[in-house]
Amino acid sequence: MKLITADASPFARKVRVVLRETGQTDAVEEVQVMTTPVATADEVKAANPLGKIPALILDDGRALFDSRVITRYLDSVAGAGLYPEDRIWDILTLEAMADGILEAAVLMVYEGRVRPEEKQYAGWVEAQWAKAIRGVGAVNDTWMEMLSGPLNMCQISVGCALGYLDFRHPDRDWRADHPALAEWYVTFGARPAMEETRPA
Ligand SMILES: N[C@@H](CCC(=O)N[C@@H](CS)C(=O)NCC(=O)O)C(=O)O
Repeated sequence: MKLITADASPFARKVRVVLRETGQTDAVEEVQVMTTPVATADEVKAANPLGKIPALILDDGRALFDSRVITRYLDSVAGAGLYPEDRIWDILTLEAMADGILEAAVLMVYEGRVRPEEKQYAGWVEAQWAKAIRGVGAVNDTWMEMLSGPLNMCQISVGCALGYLDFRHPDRDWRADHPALAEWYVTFGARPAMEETRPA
């Protein structure tokens, strides 16, 4: 299998962490691409008409996307139990929360890097940040219990979301009002799979 990926992509990082946590790195070749919403790489278009990464190309040529589909597929292949049935709706909701934090944080980056300066809208950027930090607050205030116990997919998703906030929005200081989550991330972020995939 081939994973169309980029080291800076937090959605691709979720998949790369799952590959490492479930012992499947040898089964998947990671193919690095450079792609943006206004300059989609050819390999990305070929794998995903929506022009987004990650995409996982299976050995029979079919491509899977988006990240949540790929992580669930890899979990199923490995029988890793990242989506335990008895908590499935909580797992999926918290996974969606983490992905929503990421979507807002990625859009903020695109606004600054992809949109021409004279068209950038600071109010829109702040509205995206408000979404992201509300999500962080909700995890800190009501979802911490889901982050303890055996490794599951919402832990990986939240970990990758926080890692991306550190990578692209360090000045926003998500830790300031979220001590429980900050403490959890000290340990989770030190997992070998997280260290190995940390964007530089
Ligand atoms: N919901 C998608 C989001 C993927 C996504 O937005 N990836 C970004 C890179 S981090 C991308 O490919 N952006 C290019 C674009 O939006 O055209 C997923 O979970 O895979």
